[in-house]
Amino acid sequence: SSATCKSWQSGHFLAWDRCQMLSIKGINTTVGQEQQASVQEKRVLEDLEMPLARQEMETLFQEQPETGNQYLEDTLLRSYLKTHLPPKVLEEVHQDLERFGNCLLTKIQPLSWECEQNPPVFRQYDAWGRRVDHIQTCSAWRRMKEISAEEGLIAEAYERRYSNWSRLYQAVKLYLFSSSSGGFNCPLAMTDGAAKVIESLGIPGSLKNAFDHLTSRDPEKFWTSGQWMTERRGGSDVANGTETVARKQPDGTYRLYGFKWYTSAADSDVTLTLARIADAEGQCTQGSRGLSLFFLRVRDEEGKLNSIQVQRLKDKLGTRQMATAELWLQGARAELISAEGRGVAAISNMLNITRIHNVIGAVASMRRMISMSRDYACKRMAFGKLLKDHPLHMQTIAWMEVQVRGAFLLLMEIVRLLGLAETNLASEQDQLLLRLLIPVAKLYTGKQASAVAVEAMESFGGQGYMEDTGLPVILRDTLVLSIWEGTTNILSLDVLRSLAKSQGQVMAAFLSTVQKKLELASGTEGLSPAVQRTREAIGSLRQFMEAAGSEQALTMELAARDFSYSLARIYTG
Ligand code: UCC
Repeated sequence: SSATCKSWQSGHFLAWDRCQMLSIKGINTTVGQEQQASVQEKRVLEDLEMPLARQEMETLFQEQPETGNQYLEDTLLRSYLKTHLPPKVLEEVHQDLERFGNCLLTKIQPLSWECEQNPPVFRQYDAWGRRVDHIQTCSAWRRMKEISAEEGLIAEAYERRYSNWSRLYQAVKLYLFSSSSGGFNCPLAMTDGAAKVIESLGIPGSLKNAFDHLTSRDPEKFWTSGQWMTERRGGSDVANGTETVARKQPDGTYRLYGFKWYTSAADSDVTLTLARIADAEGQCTQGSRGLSLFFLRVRDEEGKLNSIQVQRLKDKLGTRQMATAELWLQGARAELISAEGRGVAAISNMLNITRIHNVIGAVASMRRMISMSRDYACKRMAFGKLLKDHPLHMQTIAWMEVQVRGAFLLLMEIVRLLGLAETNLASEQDQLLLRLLIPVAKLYTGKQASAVAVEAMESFGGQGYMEDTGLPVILRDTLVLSIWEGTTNILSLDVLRSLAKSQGQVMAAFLSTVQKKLELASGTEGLSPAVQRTREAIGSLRQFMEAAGSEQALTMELAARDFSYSLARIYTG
């Protein structure tokens, strides 16, 4: 091997020789071999010191892509806020976001990497054979929870300091936090959803304490929530897949028995879940009408599980920072919080919020990947010039940039409407539009984010594929966005549900809003090709709807995905 090393003297072969050196040092060598080994080792070490070899290694090193203060660098976000927020609100929000942007860079991003490096560990038994079912999370993950409270990442939306703009402001903070959160955006989504459900129930006395915890800014007091919907028969067909049974207790509470197959952020403090109430004979109503919504504490004051056993943690492709568990409910004490049999309708308030969080996650992932790709293009030389000076490369980045800008504006539109709805300022048209746009945006941006993340990864060449660049982590975590919280097809069917339930009113609201926006845009000459394209798209959509009106339901179902994509593209346009 030393002969090879001498004649080639290349970094590549040196690396190979280093491996040889390690194996020479291994325990399987005989005495004679040891002598020979020390001579060889000496030669290898000499070779390693050769400047030429070093130089050749060094040409492999690239400058690392970096992002600065994400808020300050996001010109679209800043211009959106400037255009829409009242000046007084803008002033306060701007200061906070600039500070938060710095905090993300200096404190939160390193924690995020720590979360990735130290995924949760499940310990089922203690040393003495006692069942403990302990999910051990890392200190960085626990710090994320404190930061979420301190920054008011949930509280902001419920305090309504800025009236209808509070929701948008919260969404912007979550958007900045999302890709540095080490997966903590997931429990935040469900916490927000749980707070929303409780608020929509009028914050009943029995849930006041929970609501205060979920919306607290005090890290000592802040609780996170889970959303246990998926059982072993699946997560989409909740109406037929839910087997969990609720038995009423003499004190009016219930005990739940069942198996929750996919519970995200299983270290949460509380959860909302669905179950079927058993009657005196132990019989349950099947289907959607048999489902009711329950609230439960996962552990008691001493940290003991509420008659719950953890079967195992899931071995997932991504979101590995977050503990997703299989849980046996063995009489978990719970409180019924919906009307009996109205569980799905009640939990859809939560779903609509977690789906918006999904959109936030999608836009944030795209923005992060593109920001790094852009920075890299200003540093990386290939074929004698920087990547940014290669038109084809820049065309690809521009395509990604257009995707993220459109998705961002769609997200802002949704949280603007949600803010209006939550402060009783939304018109009927706004509410209809919001109902339609949530599934449309969730299904579209989930897919978009996956495509953009893959494209952005490619823009780094082989480096994008390297684990320790952190880029594959973002990709893995992005891929779940089209799966959880309703897959693309399930959400396309939800779009149809919103049409059917409103007897077409959601579409009327959509078309008239788009029409108004187009009229405004027609006043700007530079926008006329875009206005023209959008008008044509609306024409095709109308034609399709007229033709589909006389067709069977199957036609509409088969078209649901394309139809939803068209709505997303038109509105985004
Ligand atoms: O839990 C999961 C993982 C948690 C991790 C979350 C982290 C997110 C982090 C993001 C940050 C990056 S995954 C669980 C995933 N599963 C789902 O999302 C469920 C998917 N399946 C569906 O959405 C289905 O379409 C179902 C469950 C809604 C279908 O149920 P039904 O019972 O067959 O549906 P129905 O009968 O059509 O609807 C029952 C009622 C109706 O109201 P009424 O009775 O008044 O007519 C519907 O209008 O519920 C109403 N409803 C809705 N209302 C149904 N969906 C909605 C909705 N989206 N908005 C308003």
